[in-house]
Amino acid sequence: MTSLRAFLETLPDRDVFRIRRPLPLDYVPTALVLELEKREKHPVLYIEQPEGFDMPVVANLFADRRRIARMIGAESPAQFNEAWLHAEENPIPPVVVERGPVQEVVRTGEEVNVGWLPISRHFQQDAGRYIGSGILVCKDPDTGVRNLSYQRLQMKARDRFGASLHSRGHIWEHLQRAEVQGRNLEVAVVLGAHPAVHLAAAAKVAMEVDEYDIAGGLLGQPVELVRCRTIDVEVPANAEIVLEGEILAHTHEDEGPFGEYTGYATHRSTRNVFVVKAVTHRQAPIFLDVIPGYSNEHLLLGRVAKEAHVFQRLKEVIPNVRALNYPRSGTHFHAYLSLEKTAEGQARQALMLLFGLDAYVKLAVAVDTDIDVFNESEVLWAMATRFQADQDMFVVPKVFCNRLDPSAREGVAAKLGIDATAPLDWDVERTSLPPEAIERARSLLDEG
Ligand SMILES: Cc1cc2nc3c(=O)[nH]c(=O)nc-3n(C[C@H](O)[C@H](O)[C@H](O)COP(=O)(O)O)c2cc1C
Ligand SMILES: [Mn+2]
Repeated sequence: MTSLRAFLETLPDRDVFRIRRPLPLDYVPTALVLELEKREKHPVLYIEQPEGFDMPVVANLFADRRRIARMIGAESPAQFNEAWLHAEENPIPPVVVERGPVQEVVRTGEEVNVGWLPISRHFQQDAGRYIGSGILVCKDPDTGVRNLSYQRLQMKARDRFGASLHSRGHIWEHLQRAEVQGRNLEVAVVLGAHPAVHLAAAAKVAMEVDEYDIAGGLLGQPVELVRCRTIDVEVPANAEIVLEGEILAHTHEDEGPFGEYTGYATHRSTRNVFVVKAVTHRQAPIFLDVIPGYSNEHLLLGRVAKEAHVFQRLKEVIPNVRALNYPRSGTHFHAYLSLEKTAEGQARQALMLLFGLDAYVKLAVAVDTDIDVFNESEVLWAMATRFQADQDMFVVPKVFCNRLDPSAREGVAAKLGIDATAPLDWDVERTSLPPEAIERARSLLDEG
């Protein structure tokens, strides 16, 4: 039951936007998602007939926090953090089984042709058609520890993709080690696994940790794996599609530009090459796309695990920190935190800790607990009424940062901390309403 299709079946109809007529894959799915976001709607897109292809496309799966919570059996977004940390502390290793649906159809050698996959063109600036949802599974050539992570794949030919390992993540390290041994790096690209596997693949855990163990912890049961047919890598038995192949050692070709989560197209690329040796899939597979760029789903997928992790570290040092949000408007660069202040200066301590914990953050705002950090206009209201720029902020220049920030210079950026908490001895009173009046208003509106 731990499959993408089984999870999709649990979704209520109102959570799925089905397009039954033929739909072009060039730009239209991205446009649909971005227009829906303007209307504050985040349904799953189910494109039954992508024009020119014989396979349905599912997108926008990770665009909604409530849905993401459900992927790991949490009741609400607030409970997600708890469930996530529980899984990190209680990982469950996968089991290898003899056969699985993902190998119902196996194509190797001359039969490999990825042109059959309904891969979208997402932005006008993109160099071509890109897979953004592929989980790259590989093994450390020295230790054998497995790794799962996302790397974009630009379709180049029937068995060839361009790839960028620009995050310098574990796969990049694995490739360095393979190159030292004079070997290519074997990689399986998993397309469409249970969403918990996708969430685990997006998490940054230690290099010694197999992300499948985290996925098992999230699911409360081991992920079932099958051995690939042409490489020494294991993939989820219930996945939709798998590309088996190798990232070539010491080989570079042009790749990009690509529309990134910052909202800008970037030329940054390690210009690697992935060659496909086999394609395996279910009968009648579903193609899972992740709309890249400045989309809710790309941002949330990259962030939810980090939020849980950073929030926990903050609370370990400052237990009265109550909530943390990385707002959509700040891509990954802004963060809002609330705290139950008990001493002056605590907000600054929390802000400095946050900057230390997450190099991406360059603007952080601390507010009191009457402010909902998930409601951006409340945060701005707190700044408007509780913050004075000459006293309540600090700047730390030239700190290591994320290189995709187009305003950063040579890998460093300034950090701006804003303390928008009220002083402890404040005698200003917020306007309020009796709870009964609010209750009355709510029930009137709910009836209507
Ligand atoms: C949807 C999505 C796409 C991503 N694309 C890339 C990419 O093209 N290149 C890259 O280096 N990192 C990319 N990342 C970031 C890494 O996949 C991510 O940091 C991952 O957690 C790294 O895993 P690791 O800690 O095992 O190295 C992407 C992340 C997400 C969520
Ligand atoms: Mn890893």
